Amino acid sequence: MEHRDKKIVIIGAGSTGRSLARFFLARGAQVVLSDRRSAECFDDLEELLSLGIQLDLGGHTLERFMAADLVAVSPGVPLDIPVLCACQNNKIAMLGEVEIAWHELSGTMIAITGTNGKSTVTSLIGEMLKAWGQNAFVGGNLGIPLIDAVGKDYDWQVVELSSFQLETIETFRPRYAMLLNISEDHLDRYPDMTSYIAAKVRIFENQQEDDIAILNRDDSLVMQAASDVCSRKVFFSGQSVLEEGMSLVEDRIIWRWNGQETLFPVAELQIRGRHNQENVMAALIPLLLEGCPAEIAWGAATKFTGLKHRMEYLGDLHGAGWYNDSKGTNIGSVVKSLAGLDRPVILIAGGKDKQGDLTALIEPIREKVEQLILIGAAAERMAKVFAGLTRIHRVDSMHAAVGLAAHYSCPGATVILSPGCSSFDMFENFVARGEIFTREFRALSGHRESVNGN
Ligand code: UMA
Ligand code: ADP
Repeated sequence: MEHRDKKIVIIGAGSTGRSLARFFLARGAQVVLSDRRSAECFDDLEELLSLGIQLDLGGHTLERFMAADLVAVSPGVPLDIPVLCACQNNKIAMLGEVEIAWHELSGTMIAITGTNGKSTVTSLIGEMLKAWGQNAFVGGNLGIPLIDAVGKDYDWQVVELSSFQLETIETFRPRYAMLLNISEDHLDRYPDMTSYIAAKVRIFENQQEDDIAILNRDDSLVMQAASDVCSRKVFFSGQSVLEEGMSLVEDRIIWRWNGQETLFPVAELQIRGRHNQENVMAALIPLLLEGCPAEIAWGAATKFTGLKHRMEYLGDLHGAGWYNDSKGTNIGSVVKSLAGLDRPVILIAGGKDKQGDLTALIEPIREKVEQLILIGAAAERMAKVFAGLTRIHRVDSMHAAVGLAAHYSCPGATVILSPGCSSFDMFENFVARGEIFTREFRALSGHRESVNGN
């Protein structure tokens, strides 16, 4: 695509918007960066202006958008806000960052979506490719926008994609497209589950018959959503033994392909939980299909100790083990995290309410949670739904939540921050929330380790 002298309006001045701005500036475009937040919220305005970026802050000025040759949309900006509806009505071209990047990239694209496990699988594939000596970009929703991969000559792009990012693709066609699982999420953005699933399944929409779709055989929503996919389907299953594909049988992962069978002992993995075994199974598939020696891919999987903010063990306090699961941002992920724990659990939950169905948590809370400490905007609804199941406390800061959890900590207990909600009501993002939780824990427990980012 030719961008020289084109008027580009970028909506959203977060990490995606800034990367897009650099990309378009480098190609000689006139760039406007528009954000609903006002100038006081930004501490690098001088720098942005010095680069030649024009700013449209404190709202989105319609005239700027109407004059654009292209509106580039950040994933966190819903397409139904008035200014973007006006663009649609006036036939102003709109593209998302993933689509814009796609036109500029060569190399093999491995795209990963699903409600949970995306970051873990994306990182696992990245580690496996690295162990195999490959030059790979690893990012997307995981943290580094895909547009940052442009111009770097990567042989592979491993990209985590959210439903938000998939809403704005047009021709994006990954060689490998993965749908890990589907459960309720983001119902604050989508009117219903059907719309959420429709966005997810777009990952397959431009694939051709010689591309590969990697699918969770055990997930009926995945199987239903992907029934019309035209690319070659390769399945993984933790429940049935597949004639072809990746299965989990007792303590072994079995890969069956082209009449050959390869076995991997799960006891060698350091990441815990059945869901993580499934993540490893999914991650192995593109590597093995691409001819990576099994021992190299598996070796990388066995060295992987997991990502920060996902069931991250912080240490003990008063005999209780403390875990940071700040990335547990939907109900399905909290259910999985609680499944791996024994009673008594002290659970810190709540945050920005995504309006999901909370009932899947009723039994796990009744069974395992002794104290439920609620924070954030969702606290009121959660307190109503979980009333009578356990002791419920409502607090207004992470500091108070950690103090209360420490008060109830006792030998054999587990304290876990697994919010089941996004963080945007109280924190910048899930990383900031996890870091503040970790810092509060360290302040109480006397640990001095530094707290790093994601
Ligand atoms: N904004 C507006 N107008 C609006 C809405 C938002 O101007 O109507 C502005 C906000 O004021 C803010 C900016 O948009 O300044 C933020 O843009 P963004 O929400 O697209 O965030 P980025 O910083 O660009 O980060 C995005 C992803 N965020 C979201 O999808 C919400 C990051 O995923 C991703 O790592 C990054 O791009 C790089 O690809 C985070 C996330 O929470 C981790 N993702 C969701 C999730 O995993 O559940 C989908
Ligand atoms: P995502 O990037 O999709 O949010 P992560 O890999 O960051 O997923 O994991 C977030 C949380 O989701 C984890 O803490 C865990 O509780 C849960 N989780 C991870 N993998 C799976 C899976 N395969 N199935 C269900 N839940 C999972």
